[in-house]
Amino acid sequence: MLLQVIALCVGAQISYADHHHEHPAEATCVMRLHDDGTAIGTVTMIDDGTATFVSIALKSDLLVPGLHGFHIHEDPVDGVDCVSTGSHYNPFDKEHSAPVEYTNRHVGDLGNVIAVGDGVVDNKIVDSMIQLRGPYSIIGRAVVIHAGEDDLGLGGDEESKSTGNAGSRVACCTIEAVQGGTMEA
Ligand SMILES: [Cu+2]
Ligand SMILES: [Zn+2]
Repeated sequence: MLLQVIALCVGAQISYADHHHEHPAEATCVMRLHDDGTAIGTVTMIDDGTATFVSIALKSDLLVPGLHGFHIHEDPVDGVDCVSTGSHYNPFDKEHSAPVEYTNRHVGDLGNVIAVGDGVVDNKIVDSMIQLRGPYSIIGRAVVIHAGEDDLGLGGDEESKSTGNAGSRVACCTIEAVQGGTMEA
Protein backbone atom coordinates (compact mmCIF):
# COMPACT_ATOMS: atom_id res chain seq x y z
CA MET A 1 0.00 0.00 0.00
CA LEU A 2 2.77 2.42 0.97
CA LEU A 3 4.64 1.60 -2.22
CA GLN A 4 1.53 2.25 -4.25
CA VAL A 5 1.13 5.70 -2.68
CA ILE A 6 4.75 6.54 -3.41
CA ALA A 7 4.35 5.37 -6.99
CA LEU A 8 1.25 7.53 -7.40
CA CYS A 9 3.06 10.59 -6.05
CA VAL A 10 6.02 10.10 -8.37
CA GLY A 11 3.67 9.61 -11.31
CA ALA A 12 1.77 12.75 -10.43
CA GLN A 13 4.97 14.80 -10.24
CA ILE A 14 6.14 13.63 -13.64
CA SER A 15 2.85 14.47 -15.35
CA TYR A 16 2.76 17.82 -13.53
CA ALA A 17 6.20 18.68 -14.90
CA ASP A 18 5.30 17.54 -18.43
CA HIS A 19 2.09 19.48 -18.38
CA HIS A 20 3.82 22.65 -17.28
CA HIS A 21 6.42 22.38 -19.98
CA GLU A 22 3.65 22.80 -22.55
CA HIS A 23 2.50 26.08 -21.03
CA PRO A 24 3.42 29.17 -23.00
CA ALA A 25 6.46 30.98 -21.66
CA GLU A 26 6.09 34.75 -21.41
CA ALA A 27 8.48 37.66 -21.23
CA THR A 28 8.35 41.43 -21.11
CA CYS A 29 10.72 44.31 -21.64
CA VAL A 30 10.26 48.07 -20.98
CA MET A 31 12.09 49.89 -23.75
CA ARG A 32 14.15 52.90 -22.65
CA LEU A 33 15.93 55.52 -24.76
CA HIS A 34 19.66 55.02 -25.16
CA ASP A 35 21.75 57.29 -22.89
CA ASP A 36 18.56 58.86 -21.48
CA GLY A 37 16.54 56.09 -19.85
CA THR A 38 13.08 57.48 -20.65
CA ALA A 39 10.58 54.62 -21.03
CA ILE A 40 8.95 54.68 -24.48
CA GLY A 41 6.82 51.52 -24.35
CA THR A 42 6.91 47.78 -24.03
CA VAL A 43 7.77 44.64 -25.92
CA THR A 44 5.97 41.48 -24.82
CA MET A 45 6.60 37.92 -25.96
CA ILE A 46 4.77 34.60 -25.71
CA ASP A 47 6.51 31.34 -26.70
CA ASP A 48 3.94 28.57 -27.23
CA GLY A 49 6.57 25.92 -27.94
CA THR A 50 6.44 26.26 -31.73
CA ALA A 51 6.76 30.01 -32.26
CA THR A 52 7.22 33.21 -30.30
CA PHE A 53 4.63 35.97 -30.69
CA VAL A 54 6.13 39.43 -30.17
CA SER A 55 4.06 42.57 -29.61
CA ILE A 56 5.83 45.91 -29.91
CA ALA A 57 4.13 49.09 -28.66
CA LEU A 58 6.40 52.16 -28.60
CA LYS A 59 6.13 55.92 -28.93
CA SER A 60 8.98 58.40 -29.29
CA ASP A 61 9.77 61.41 -31.46
CA LEU A 62 13.10 59.72 -32.15
CA LEU A 63 11.31 56.95 -34.05
CA VAL A 64 10.87 58.78 -37.35
CA PRO A 65 8.23 57.35 -39.68
CA GLY A 66 9.56 54.39 -41.63
CA LEU A 67 11.45 51.17 -41.01
CA HIS A 68 13.64 50.58 -37.98
CA GLY A 69 15.94 47.62 -37.44
CA PHE A 70 14.69 45.45 -34.59
CA HIS A 71 16.90 42.76 -33.07
CA ILE A 72 17.75 40.60 -30.11
CA HIS A 73 21.28 41.48 -29.01
CA GLU A 74 23.39 39.07 -26.99
CA ASP A 75 23.96 40.89 -23.70
CA PRO A 76 21.67 42.57 -21.15
CA VAL A 77 21.57 46.37 -20.96
CA ASP A 78 24.13 47.90 -18.60
CA GLY A 79 22.37 50.95 -17.16
CA VAL A 80 20.96 53.05 -20.03
CA ASP A 81 23.70 52.22 -22.53
CA CYS A 82 22.30 50.27 -25.49
CA VAL A 83 25.81 49.79 -26.89
CA SER A 84 26.48 47.50 -23.90
CA THR A 85 24.14 44.89 -25.41
CA GLY A 86 26.83 43.78 -27.86
CA SER A 87 26.14 42.19 -31.24
CA HIS A 88 23.06 40.45 -32.59
CA TYR A 89 22.42 37.19 -30.73
CA ASN A 90 24.17 34.65 -32.96
CA PRO A 91 24.82 31.34 -31.17
CA PHE A 92 25.21 29.39 -34.44
CA ASP A 93 27.78 31.71 -36.02
CA LYS A 94 25.66 32.68 -39.05
CA GLU A 95 25.50 35.83 -41.19
CA HIS A 96 23.13 38.73 -40.65
CA SER A 97 20.02 38.29 -42.75
CA ALA A 98 16.25 38.53 -42.97
CA PRO A 99 13.99 36.78 -40.44
CA VAL A 100 12.74 34.35 -43.10
CA GLU A 101 16.27 33.09 -43.86
CA TYR A 102 16.10 30.35 -41.23
CA THR A 103 19.21 28.50 -42.39
CA ASN A 104 21.55 31.49 -42.38
CA ARG A 105 20.54 34.29 -40.05
CA HIS A 106 21.37 35.42 -36.57
CA VAL A 107 18.82 34.08 -34.12
CA GLY A 108 18.34 37.72 -33.10
CA ASP A 109 17.44 38.93 -36.60
CA LEU A 110 13.84 40.10 -36.36
CA GLY A 111 14.07 42.45 -39.35
CA ASN A 112 12.31 45.80 -39.17
CA VAL A 113 9.35 47.34 -37.43
CA ILE A 114 7.43 50.29 -38.86
CA ALA A 115 6.98 53.65 -37.15
CA VAL A 116 4.09 55.79 -38.33
CA GLY A 117 3.37 59.48 -37.69
CA ASP A 118 4.15 60.76 -34.17
CA GLY A 119 6.78 58.05 -33.77
CA VAL A 120 4.34 55.28 -32.96
CA VAL A 121 5.33 51.64 -33.43
CA ASP A 122 2.46 49.17 -33.04
CA ASN A 123 3.67 45.96 -34.64
CA LYS A 124 3.43 42.23 -34.12
CA ILE A 125 6.05 39.69 -35.16
CA VAL A 126 5.76 35.89 -35.16
CA ASP A 127 9.13 34.16 -35.22
CA SER A 128 10.03 30.49 -34.96
CA MET A 129 13.73 30.93 -34.07
CA ILE A 130 13.65 33.03 -30.93
CA GLN A 131 12.73 31.04 -27.82
CA LEU A 132 11.94 31.88 -24.21
CA ARG A 133 13.23 28.60 -22.75
CA GLY A 134 15.87 25.99 -23.36
CA PRO A 135 19.58 26.39 -24.08
CA TYR A 136 19.02 29.21 -26.59
CA SER A 137 16.52 31.19 -24.55
CA ILE A 138 16.67 34.95 -25.09
CA ILE A 139 15.63 35.68 -21.48
CA GLY A 140 18.29 38.00 -20.04
CA ARG A 141 19.35 39.23 -23.48
CA ALA A 142 18.30 42.56 -25.01
CA VAL A 143 15.80 43.98 -27.46
CA VAL A 144 17.21 46.87 -29.52
CA ILE A 145 15.46 49.22 -31.94
CA HIS A 146 17.63 51.19 -34.35
CA ALA A 147 17.50 54.66 -35.90
CA GLY A 148 17.57 53.29 -39.43
CA GLU A 149 16.37 50.48 -41.63
CA ASP A 150 17.90 47.01 -41.48
CA ASP A 151 18.94 46.10 -45.05
CA LEU A 152 18.49 42.39 -44.15
CA GLY A 153 21.95 41.46 -45.39
CA LEU A 154 21.28 42.69 -48.92
CA GLY A 155 23.32 45.91 -48.71
CA GLY A 156 26.24 44.54 -50.68
CA ASP A 157 28.90 45.46 -48.12
CA GLU A 158 30.63 43.73 -45.23
CA GLU A 159 28.60 45.56 -42.58
CA SER A 160 25.35 44.41 -44.14
CA LYS A 161 26.22 40.78 -43.31
CA SER A 162 26.94 41.78 -39.72
CA THR A 163 24.51 44.51 -38.61
CA GLY A 164 22.26 45.25 -41.60
CA ASN A 165 23.49 48.87 -41.51
CA ALA A 166 20.61 49.74 -39.20
CA GLY A 167 22.46 52.66 -37.65
CA SER A 168 22.55 53.86 -34.07
CA ARG A 169 20.56 52.34 -31.23
CA VAL A 170 17.50 54.38 -30.27
CA ALA A 171 16.21 52.29 -27.38
CA CYS A 172 16.72 48.95 -25.69
CA CYS A 173 15.75 46.76 -22.76
CA THR A 174 16.64 43.49 -21.07
CA ILE A 175 14.13 40.66 -21.62
CA GLU A 176 12.64 39.42 -18.35
CA ALA A 177 10.56 36.31 -17.74
CA VAL A 178 7.00 36.96 -16.58
CA GLN A 179 6.50 35.05 -13.33
CA GLY A 180 3.66 32.60 -13.59
CA GLY A 181 3.87 32.57 -17.36
CA THR A 182 7.33 31.10 -17.66
CA MET A 183 8.54 27.66 -16.69
CA GLU A 184 12.09 26.57 -16.20
CA ALA A 185 14.01 25.35 -19.23
CU1 LIG B 1 20.34 45.63 -33.47
ZN1 LIG C 1 21.84 40.16 -37.31
